[in-house]
Amino acid sequence: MTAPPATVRGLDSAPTNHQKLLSWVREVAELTTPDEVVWCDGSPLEWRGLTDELVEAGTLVRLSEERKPNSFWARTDPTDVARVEERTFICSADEADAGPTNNWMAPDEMKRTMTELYRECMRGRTMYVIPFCMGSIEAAEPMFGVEITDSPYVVASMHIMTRMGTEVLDAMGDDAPFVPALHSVGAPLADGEQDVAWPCNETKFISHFPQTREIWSYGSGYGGNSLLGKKCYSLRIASVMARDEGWLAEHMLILKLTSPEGTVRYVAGAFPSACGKTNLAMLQPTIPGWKVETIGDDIAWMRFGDDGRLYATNPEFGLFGVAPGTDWKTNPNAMRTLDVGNSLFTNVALTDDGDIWWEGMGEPPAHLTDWHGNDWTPESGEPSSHANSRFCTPIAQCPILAPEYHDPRGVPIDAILFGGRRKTTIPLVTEARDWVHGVYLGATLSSETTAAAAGKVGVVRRDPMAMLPFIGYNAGDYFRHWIEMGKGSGAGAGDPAKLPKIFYVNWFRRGDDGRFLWPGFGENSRVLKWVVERLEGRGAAVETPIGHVPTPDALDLSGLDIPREDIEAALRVDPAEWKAEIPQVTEWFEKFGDKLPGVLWAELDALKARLAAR
Ligand code: GTP
Ligand code: SPV
Ligand code: MN
Repeated sequence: MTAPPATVRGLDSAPTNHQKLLSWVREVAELTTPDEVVWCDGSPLEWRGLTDELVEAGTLVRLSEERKPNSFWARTDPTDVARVEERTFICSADEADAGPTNNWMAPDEMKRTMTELYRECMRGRTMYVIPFCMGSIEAAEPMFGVEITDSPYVVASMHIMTRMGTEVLDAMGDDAPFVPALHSVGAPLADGEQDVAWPCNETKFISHFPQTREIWSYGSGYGGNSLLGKKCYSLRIASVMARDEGWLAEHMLILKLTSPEGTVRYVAGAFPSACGKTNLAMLQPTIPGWKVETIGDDIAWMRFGDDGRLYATNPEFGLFGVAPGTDWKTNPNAMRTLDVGNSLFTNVALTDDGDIWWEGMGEPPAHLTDWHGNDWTPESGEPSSHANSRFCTPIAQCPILAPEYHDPRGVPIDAILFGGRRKTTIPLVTEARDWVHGVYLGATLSSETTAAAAGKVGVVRRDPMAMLPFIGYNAGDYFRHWIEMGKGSGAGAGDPAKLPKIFYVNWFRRGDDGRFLWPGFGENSRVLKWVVERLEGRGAAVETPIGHVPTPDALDLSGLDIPREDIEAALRVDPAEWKAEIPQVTEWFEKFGDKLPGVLWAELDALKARLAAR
């Protein structure tokens, strides 16, 4: 072992007197031995320097100034393209607190293991210190974090995705609490060694220490593995804070919906990764007079207000959206957002005139450079872009951003949608009978796996509240917390009479020939309209064993040219299909043993009884 250098450049020029922060930064620098420490200020000049450096290193290619100003194309190592759930750990002191759905390792053991990985891991690199804030700096209790990383790509991405830099460091003062979030790509450089365009390590750990509210990430430079303000802080760590303090940290979009009469409703929606949150959040309604404005597309923090209603804020500052499928037809507001520029595109294809392209964007050009950096033509037979390729863009550029986005108090939620990607069984929309039934629907939510996480795609799994990979504690306790939140007593309590109504949606049901039964995207406004009608005690529905489902006639289908049979099939509740779900739900609930709230077993029993009566 070589002794750490007595001084690391930049270590003694810290622009803060926050002793806890200073000593943590020193400790990490001494462990990881970077060449230099840089305190990030979040300025446009810093962005310029970082992106220039990344272009020089071959990590980024600058796009055409005419087409995508101040924007860049990035390609990752082909093995580092998605979240790694297998390597994601909840290191609670007690294994039972991680529960049956998380990977667990004892905190001491994980820290010992990772300390050895971190030792000298930043050799030859710059260590960046990124003070950031999830949510408004003006919030009653701003949610600070500090990420240390050796990846300039991560710093550039954090510029877009979070409020960060000098204004945050100043707001932290000398003693504000913060979540320390340590990240390294795990690729030290020997003296004179040439770097690769996308450094990373085969060994990966994405570790969370819920008791001490710390995050340690190693080996990956990608998305949710490395932008630690996002899933690691705002969901896994925040969900633990929320449990303790009586609020909710959820994998949800937030949208503002205005009816032709001018009535405003706020809707939150939890769909698993790559199942339509960004698209719904930016929806352009196809029914006349309706308006959607965006508040958030991935994460919602929800607390009861003094009026007893549940208020939601979006803690993020940017959009990290799935690229393939995004187009002027499906999501014109995302396309407008991207055209403003100032964006990073990762693992999409590059056009010959310096723009980006991906599958779903109309006719492919005759020639592209694909996400591997190879020549690509429509005859290539492989997609040009990775299925989990992403755009990273400032939310402020979204042309339909609701002004309420900036309000630290958030917006009062009228309806919560749970949704998944299921070819069969799940109707287009179902209204829960009440809060507990809604929690049951969320707790049993199922979806086909997607490319957003490493592993097999298209496998049906339970993904409770779309939070399976993001609950920072025992999922049984998490269900209990949801039930408790509906009761109107205890920490952070609201008014049970003013709870949002819960709905279950599925945009992805298919016909026998594999086609989508429902056109989705902007047409989902028709489902939102029915949801609003239900909130207002209008809107026809049939009571089925699984909840209230609209009849085809209850949906506004004016101007929609699809066969009546498809609508009927999209809405169908098939008792045989539902009976087939019961053993799977039973097996799922059994995982949680005593931790599963009894009321959820009761919901399952009631469902069984209703199905048996059919
Ligand atoms: P994460 O960012 O991974 O959390 O994903 P997300 O939930 O925001 O999903 P997103 O909106 O990016 O959509 C994922 C994929 O589903 C994209 O390829 C979309 O084009 C597609 N998609 C979204 N909404 C619909 C829909 O209503 N119908 C159909 N058929 N596809 C959709
Ligand atoms: C998701 O997988 O749900 C995402 C992308 O939003 S990531 O930031 O990689 O988690
Ligand atoms: Mn997500």
